[in-house]
Amino acid sequence: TAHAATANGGDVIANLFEWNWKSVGQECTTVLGPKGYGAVQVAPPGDSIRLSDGTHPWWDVYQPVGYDLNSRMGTEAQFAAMVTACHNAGVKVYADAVINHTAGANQTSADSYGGASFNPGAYTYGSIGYDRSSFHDYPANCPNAGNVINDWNSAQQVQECQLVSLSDLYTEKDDVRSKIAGYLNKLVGYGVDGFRVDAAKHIAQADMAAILAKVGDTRWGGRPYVYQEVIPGGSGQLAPSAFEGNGSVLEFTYAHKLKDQFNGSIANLKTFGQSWGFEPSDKSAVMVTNHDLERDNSTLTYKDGSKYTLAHIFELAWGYGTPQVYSGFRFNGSDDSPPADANGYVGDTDCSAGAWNCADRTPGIANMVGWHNAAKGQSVANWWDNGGNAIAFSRGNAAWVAINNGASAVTQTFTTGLAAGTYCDVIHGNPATGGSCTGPAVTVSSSGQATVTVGAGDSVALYAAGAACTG
Ligand code: LAG
Ligand code: CA
Repeated sequence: TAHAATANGGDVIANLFEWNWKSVGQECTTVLGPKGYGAVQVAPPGDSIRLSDGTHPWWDVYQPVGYDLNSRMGTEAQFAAMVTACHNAGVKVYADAVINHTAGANQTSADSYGGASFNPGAYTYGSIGYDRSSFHDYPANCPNAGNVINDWNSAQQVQECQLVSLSDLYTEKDDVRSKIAGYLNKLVGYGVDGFRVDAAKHIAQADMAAILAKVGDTRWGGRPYVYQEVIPGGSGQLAPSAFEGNGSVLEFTYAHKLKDQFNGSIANLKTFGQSWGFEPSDKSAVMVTNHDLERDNSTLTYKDGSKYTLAHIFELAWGYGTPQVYSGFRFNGSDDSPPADANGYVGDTDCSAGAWNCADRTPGIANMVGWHNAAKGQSVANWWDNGGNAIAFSRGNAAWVAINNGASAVTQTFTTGLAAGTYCDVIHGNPATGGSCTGPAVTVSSSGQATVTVGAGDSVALYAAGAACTG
């Protein structure tokens, strides 16, 4: 199938958590490409266990049972069509790669979404070719009976025991490495451009390096973009920084501290960066939240309303790391299924029905992707804050934003860094090239100043490239 010749060059990742392939493809075509997103992160595309109790929790896809691509999200053909649709929209595709483990050894179901044959209790996965010798075990590898992790500061235990009873692959073995790489190469063959590596902390760095060395270049050239899930807290070999050699690292500390400021005083964000304990910007995959964090209350979530939107606006404006925008399904219990049919196959995303929260489409967030792209390479300048919950800054002379996380409107004459002219406020309307704004316009004087009112829990954002308008 035909793919576009090049990616659009953006770096913002839309994390469309557990959207089915048909809906991801449509989102690439109608929203992500047009708004300038550089990539989409999709759910684990391999076959996974299907529990026998009919509950279909979201987390069954984190229990791989086969490396064919028939899954809860669709068929292999639908996966391939999704990648092509995204590529044709200029959007790269990053897959969630669950390669540390297979299904739980404590599971009894032998059913899957794609029809793989396996027996979790016996550690046999016929469709892949894994048997008991493909997995770590007590006492040869894991020192604890039951293969449990007792000491989270022990690299041996974290990497060779079982994370929540999930059968832990013997990634020191070349045969296991080749099978994992075969799966990743299959994805690359369909056009996948990168991987969110699930449970990367639980895979020894040397094993990950050896697996990646067996994976080919992407269709658009160059190495796959790798960003690893390493939950902070460990030191030495288990510290996030110890994983930089294999790629970028998901920035949990960023997400936690961002919540703290939005629930405190966002004026503190003036110094938000590596000095706060983050990985270097070029190794940081930053986020407001993800599927685990929105369930453990450690980050802002869609349930936080305007703070959630404003946090995404800040993340896109600030320019630290590679930013993600998170769009998942609304939930009550932390084991809920995404909206699905009786057999657990995920239904089409409906952003209007209330079952899904499509932050990637939220007008202010979606238009801030273009703002982010226009600000590329420009430093933060013209910082202003009121000592509390209102801030403003520019990125050089390319773009300017004000964010009001407070309870009342703020009216202020700001130094914007922008050239004199009339600019569309892209939070409340679309950018217009040469035409009229679809929302409010802001006039910047010859001294670069603008008098602006920023509503409570709201934002105003202007940028030069593509947004200047006749008002
Ligand atoms: C991850 N990153 O390292 C994912 O972001 C996280 O969502 C995954 O856990 C985890 N690692 C394994 O890929 C999720 C759920 C767990 C769930 C697990 C496997 O948060 O609750 O465990 O996926 O489906 C479930 C049960 C456990 C059970 C286990 C194995 O909750 O009680 O022991 O399955 O049967
Ligand atoms: Ca492991």
